[in-house]
Amino acid sequence: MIDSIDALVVGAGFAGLRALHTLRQSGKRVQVIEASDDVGGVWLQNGYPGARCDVESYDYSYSFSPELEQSWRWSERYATQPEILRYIRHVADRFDLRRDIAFNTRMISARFDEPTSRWLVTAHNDRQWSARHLVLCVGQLSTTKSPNYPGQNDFGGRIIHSGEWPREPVSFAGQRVGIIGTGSSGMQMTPVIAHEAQHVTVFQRTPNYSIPAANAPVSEAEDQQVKANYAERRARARQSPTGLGFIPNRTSALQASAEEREQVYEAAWNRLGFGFALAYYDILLNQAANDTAAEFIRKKIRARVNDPVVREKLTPKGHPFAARRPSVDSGYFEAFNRPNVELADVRESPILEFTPTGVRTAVKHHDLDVIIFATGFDAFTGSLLKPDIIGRHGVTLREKWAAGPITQLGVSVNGFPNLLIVVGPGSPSLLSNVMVSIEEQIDWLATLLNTMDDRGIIEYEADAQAEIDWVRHVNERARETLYLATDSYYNGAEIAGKPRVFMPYSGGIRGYRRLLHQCAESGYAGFTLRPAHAEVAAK
Ligand code: N01
Repeated sequence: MIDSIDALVVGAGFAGLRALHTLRQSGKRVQVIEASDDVGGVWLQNGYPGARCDVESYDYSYSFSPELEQSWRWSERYATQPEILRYIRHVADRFDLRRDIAFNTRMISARFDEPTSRWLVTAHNDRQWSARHLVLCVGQLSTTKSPNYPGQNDFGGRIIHSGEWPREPVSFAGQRVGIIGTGSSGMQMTPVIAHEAQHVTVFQRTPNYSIPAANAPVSEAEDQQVKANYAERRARARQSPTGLGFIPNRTSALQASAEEREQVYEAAWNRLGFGFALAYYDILLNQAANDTAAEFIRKKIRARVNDPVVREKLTPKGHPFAARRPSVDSGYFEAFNRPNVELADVRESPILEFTPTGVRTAVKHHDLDVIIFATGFDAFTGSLLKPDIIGRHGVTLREKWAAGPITQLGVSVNGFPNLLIVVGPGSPSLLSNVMVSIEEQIDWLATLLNTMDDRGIIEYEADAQAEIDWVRHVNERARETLYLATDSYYNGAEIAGKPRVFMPYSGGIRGYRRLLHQCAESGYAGFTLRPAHAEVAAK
């Protein structure tokens, strides 16, 4: 039997739950399907030691319910993964979301049926739904990426990917642990595992910039102060470029004197986390300005590491600060001062093979019991391109995006009517506080669907020209920045053979929101809205 519903939402992470709640509130029959057995998305999968959010808890949470905001009590400035998961589960229960979520149900295909303007969605267990709207909330960092070394299958110990962390506790007591990868995941887990394991070897390819988290328990006074002014805090976040509430310093880093710069950087270093990148407005726009920030961070890293050789290897060079995603760490560099932590520089001495007892590099064999792949994800498009999503004329999304993702406003694709992608490529997504992006896009969708109902419209579709114009705009904005100066998962460099295009929108949340609102106010310029009898209703 095929269930007929208004909207099918794929994924029960932060985005999927918000979509379910919001569309349900506007009277839609909604079904969520989720491949896993619980809510949480990436926060369910990334349970590695030390996993925590590097956006402040009060900002990395839903804003749609003042009662929820007031009743939830965050314990730390930067919440741990277990606390975030508790929050997501609380939201699911509080708003009675689970009854419309089919767990252990993976979408394998979605086909747009042109005569009825509906999506026919099929799951791996053969369940099917016919939905007017398809809402993809599948995550930008949810398809893991693992290396493939000679001998990998012969390793006699355990291999775990950071993004597919087992639910049951993993004990490292007495274990020799190898961590491959030094992005946010590797940097977060290293100091925590080092406390428990007998020995940790960190295999580093590219040293990463990182700012200390300045994490702290949230005091009663701070909690009350935030809750008394929550609406203002949310408004500030929405009006800021990154959705984090930081307003960039309007001064150029190059106009400030060396002493002033030192003071500004020191203050940002001690408290702002990611906000460090906005200590001056041109840090991400101008190489010379960026050099001043990068040099400050290098100096700080050098001061945190005792061994001069290790210190130099850990110091990021050769790419601008924040052009690749920097980390916000809690004791990563200091971990290398411990006698049981070793750095293996695989750029200098590559991994040659896995053996039954460990990893052999060009210089030595590392005896290991556990190997952790903190090697990242097929970012932005990985999970969108796994299922067969088939639009008009039988064209798949994979075919449409063969040369890289193309969207109108980062949410919609020509040839794929009634399909919304939440925090996907072409939107601020991973360059923003994704919570703000998620809520903006879902509210925009809810308004669109209400407008469609009011006007007897059954189909919305991005215009082909609008899509071309949007991708051009995304590229223009990226060219104003330093993002293109290096390889990163922002531009597809993390996977060999992936199209090399810059995927997120770097124009900022504030400007992006304005464009979404203008689009709605104009009657959805850049989209074609079609009524039941197929004649074009509005442009
Ligand atoms: O993954 P990454 P991540 N041999 O892609 C290395 C979010 N996040 O899981 O740079 C050796 O950043 C690779 O080296 P290189 C956040 O957005 C958020 O750490 O390719 N090394 C790199 O060092 C983050 O940016 C939180 O040279 C190999 C690392 O693996 C994103 O998730 C917490 C290799 C991968 O780094 C991804 O972070 C954690 C190989 N074969 C993560 N292949 C929050 O706090 C790859 N590497 C919210």
